[in-house]
Amino acid sequence: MTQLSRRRFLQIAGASAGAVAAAATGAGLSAAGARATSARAKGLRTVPTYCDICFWKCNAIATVENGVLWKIEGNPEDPLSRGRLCPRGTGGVGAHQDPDRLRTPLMRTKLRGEDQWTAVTWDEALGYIADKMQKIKAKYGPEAVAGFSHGIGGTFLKHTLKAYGAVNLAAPSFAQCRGPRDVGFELTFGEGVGSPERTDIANARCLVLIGSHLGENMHNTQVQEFAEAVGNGASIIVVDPRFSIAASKAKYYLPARPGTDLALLLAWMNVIVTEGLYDRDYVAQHGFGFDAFVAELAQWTPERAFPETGIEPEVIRATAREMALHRPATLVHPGRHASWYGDDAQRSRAIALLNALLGSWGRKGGFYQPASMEVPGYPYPPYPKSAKGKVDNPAKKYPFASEALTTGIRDATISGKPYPIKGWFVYATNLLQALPDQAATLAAIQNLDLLVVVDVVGSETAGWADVVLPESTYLERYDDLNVELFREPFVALRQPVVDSPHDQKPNWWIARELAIKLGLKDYYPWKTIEDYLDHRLRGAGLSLEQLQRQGLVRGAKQPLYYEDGVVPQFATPSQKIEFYSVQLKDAGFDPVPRYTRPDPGPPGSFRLLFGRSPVHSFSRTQTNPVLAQAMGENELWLNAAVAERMGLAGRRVWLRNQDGVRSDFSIKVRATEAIRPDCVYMVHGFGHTSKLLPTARGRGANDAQLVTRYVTDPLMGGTGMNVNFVTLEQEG
Ligand SMILES: Nc1nc2c(c(=O)[nH]1)N[C@H]1C(S)=C(S)[C@@H](COP(=O)(O)OP(=O)(O)OC[C@H]3O[C@@H](n4cnc5c(=O)[nH]c(N)nc54)[C@H](O)[C@@H]3O)O[C@H]1N2
Ligand SMILES: Nc1nc2c(c(=O)[nH]1)N[C@H]1C(S)=C(S)[C@@H](COP(=O)(O)OP(=O)(O)OC[C@H]3O[C@@H](n4cnc5c(=O)[nH]c(N)nc54)[C@H](O)[C@@H]3O)O[C@H]1N2
Ligand code: SF4
Ligand SMILES: [Mo]
Repeated sequence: MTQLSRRRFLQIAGASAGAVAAAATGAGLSAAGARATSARAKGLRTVPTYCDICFWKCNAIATVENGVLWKIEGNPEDPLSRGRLCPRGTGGVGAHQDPDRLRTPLMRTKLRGEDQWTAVTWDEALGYIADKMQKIKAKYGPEAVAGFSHGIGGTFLKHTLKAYGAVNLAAPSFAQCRGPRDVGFELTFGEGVGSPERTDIANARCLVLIGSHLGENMHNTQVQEFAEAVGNGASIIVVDPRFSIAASKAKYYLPARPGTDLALLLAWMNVIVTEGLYDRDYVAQHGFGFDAFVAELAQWTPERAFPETGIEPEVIRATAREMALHRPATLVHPGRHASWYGDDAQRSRAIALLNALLGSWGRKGGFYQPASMEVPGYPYPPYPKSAKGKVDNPAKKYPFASEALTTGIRDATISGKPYPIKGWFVYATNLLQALPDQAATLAAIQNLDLLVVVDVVGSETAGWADVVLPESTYLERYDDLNVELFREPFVALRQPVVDSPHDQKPNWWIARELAIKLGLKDYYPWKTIEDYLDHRLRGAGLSLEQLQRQGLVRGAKQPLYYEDGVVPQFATPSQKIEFYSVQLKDAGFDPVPRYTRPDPGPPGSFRLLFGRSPVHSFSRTQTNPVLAQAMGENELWLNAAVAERMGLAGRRVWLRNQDGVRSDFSIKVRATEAIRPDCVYMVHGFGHTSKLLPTARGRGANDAQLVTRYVTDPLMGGTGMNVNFVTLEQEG
């Protein structure tokens, strides 16, 4: 495997990445660093674990000196990180040292949202929660308690909730993130792309990135493979209204008008089909409904797409030919955060179809076949059955929703239909930052008899809770095993590296204690988490002791591509790749994706776009001292000519959206040629408003506050959030 130089990785990762590496082992932790200058220093110990600064779950090795966390590095045995963490993972030491951490369970003493708290014991907090849950169960049934969680840490709490009888459990990673993409691919190939995505970026000869801003989006393996592909001379094509880091590596950069990607995708497919450039054998062997698909495409000449996208017909032709030239090693990246405009499952389906034309699904340099280890689950008693069903998608309003909808649970909590929801258990998700329309989230919260938030810091959502439970960070706890579907199978352990500094507890302990208070002890046959983990591992012929030592165990390599012997299988109704979808047609949707022009927004306003910083994760790292040092607030990207005309370059502005909502805090204008004049861009997650986050509050502006509108995807309930517009008001 080609090893990537550190220089090249940092180059792709952007300038601020270097600062993190320096801060995490140098300035940010100079005291600890100075004390541990040599590996022979007394009391030095290394502990393998896996990262939780994002959900890529890279395997890491932490170094601890005399009980003090010094540094975290990639585990060289890890196929995900290949021994190198991203800047956020390196900065994970700051999660342990975060000054804004919750220290003890809190209960509110005044009205919700008034930030009046009293510290209580765990016994009091869990006793109160259990009592409230029993009252809700008696009055409304157990289905009236819903759970929101994000990430592997939610496993045990979900187990307790299911044992109690809860059925409404959702994560923002579906409706607010990758759901539309997964559904678009499921409708086409019968399978989603998974997480980690099954993208063979390293071997791609041509890589097409539509929005996916790799290098700012720091999902580790993808960024390393991207750097490798660039190093190997792959052709990079980037479509983005903003000149992203990925765009700076591109042979073709297409600054398409936001929201017009589907027109571009249709025109690309038109060129590839009319010029006979597609993979005929692959399409003939695996495709269903190709002729009907071709008939729909006929109108989508590059000339027709030009006025929509602003991309010259000749550029559309040249890029289509470039993709065809390198097929099947042309990967049109499926993206991840796909909930943009409300027609996202169809746009994602068009991306799937373009890949199908290029024959890249199942092929080297396209999409590989992932594999996982067989590690049996723990044998628990069956959960109680509910006669009521779930509330998030009543009468299958969104027929192709393949996971639960957070926003559907929220709607039901507001309306009380199809039945009332009276309790929310919120674990490791900041619903006020993650869901569109904060007013709706607050309206739902006002209908609750119980809101419990389990977090490491006092998030905006925690500010509205009845009970806030402080969790140990990932560096201080065990979690469930990571058994990933990936390029090669492996199983990995998260284990404590250091102790929790205050009265924080791990999720498994919280879940188990709560279950006991609820009279559900039978659902916890294990006494300690070590028993649980060892039991599971022994089912796979491994042991906890082995994982504690190594961090991970790799399984046998499996064939990755059709050419290696993977048997093509498509779990669609036709058992083929569906160029034309009868199931979509039968449900009243377009069997071949159809483009609709996006709303241009009020005159004089800018479309609000947002994305990632290489050194932060969502709204969860702004209080991390190491990462805050690398980037302390976000900036507003504004086209340089526009900024000059408005006299705003370098000034601070407030943003006001189409519904009159003004950002609580101002943001500094970054005047740049690197963005179209019709939109502005900022990194998501800043501009915290919670009073429980003193070090992050008021730093930069908060995009979530301005996302008052969204368009729901009619196929699967995803919330397209790139449909808000702002005007700028100079501060002072
Ligand atoms: N450092 C870091 N990395 C992360 C995360 C993190 O928090 N921090 N989060 C992870 C998660 S969960 C996700 S989902 C991913 C998200 O990362 P991606 O899936 O890469 O997210 P996108 O929404 O595609 O990224 C926004 C990009 O899309 C562009 N864009 C906006 N509108 C349009 C449009 O209409 N058309 C086109 N073509 N482009 C547009 C923006 O300018 C921006 O460059 O990142 C992951 N990686
Ligand atoms: N406006 C807007 N909305 C978005 C996005 C956007 O870019 N802009 N991105 C969307 C995407 S792609 C996604 S995936 C979602 C992400 O949505 P979320 O997963 O909800 O992301 P965060 O807002 O970072 O909230 C994570 C919460 O978990 C807490 N936390 C961190 N570590 C731990 C831990 O170890 N234990 C516990 N108990 N809590 C912990 C953090 O403090 C934080 O409050 O948001 C979506 N919503
Ligand atoms: S990509 Fe970075 S933050 Fe995410 S798990 Fe890997 S090292 Fe941690
Ligand atoms: Mo996401």
